[in-house]
Amino acid sequence: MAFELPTLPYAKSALGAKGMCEETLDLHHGRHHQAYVTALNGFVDGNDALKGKSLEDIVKLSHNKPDMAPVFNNAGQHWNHILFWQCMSPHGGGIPGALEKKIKEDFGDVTKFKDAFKAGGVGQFGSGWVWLVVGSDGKLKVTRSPNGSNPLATGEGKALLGCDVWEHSYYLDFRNRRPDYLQNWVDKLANYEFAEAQLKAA
Ligand code: MN3
Repeated sequence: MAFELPTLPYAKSALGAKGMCEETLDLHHGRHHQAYVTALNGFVDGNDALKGKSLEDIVKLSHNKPDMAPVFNNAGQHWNHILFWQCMSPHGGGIPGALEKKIKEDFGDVTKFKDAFKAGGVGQFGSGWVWLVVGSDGKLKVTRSPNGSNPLATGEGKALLGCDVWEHSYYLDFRNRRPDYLQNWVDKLANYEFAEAQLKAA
């Protein structure tokens, strides 16, 4: 079955008060994410080795294979964006107790976590992603990845939160100010309830 664009878990106008306007979501979900899905389906159609494989399998099997880079880029971006929409909420910003306790254990305090996440996103030169992951050692850490890569591909851990730092994610709302986008994202948009559920399921 062909891969499909998931429905957003909120209205396109729902994040406006949190710093991500309807036009951003309209273009980002309806055009950018859709383009990755369309391209990925085209690659799967033309390659019997990919038919019937899950998205996760395609991400892993195409990682670090130069001849499969276009497949990886689009499969990775489909996986990343499915997660990204869930990582934001119209009620975002509040950190539930169990996750807050874990953040304090592994980062020292919430501000240090937010600073690390922001630095990860600012430090990603060009397009990419910043992640909060739980590693195989059970510790939370911040990682970053270029373009369509992600912690599923690299094996760096299970993603609890992922933030898109491609310019298409913030240029309408924050112009060139990626640090302001990231600060707003961790303060107001991030769905920490989702992150805590991901952590509990890890
Ligand atoms: Mn994007």
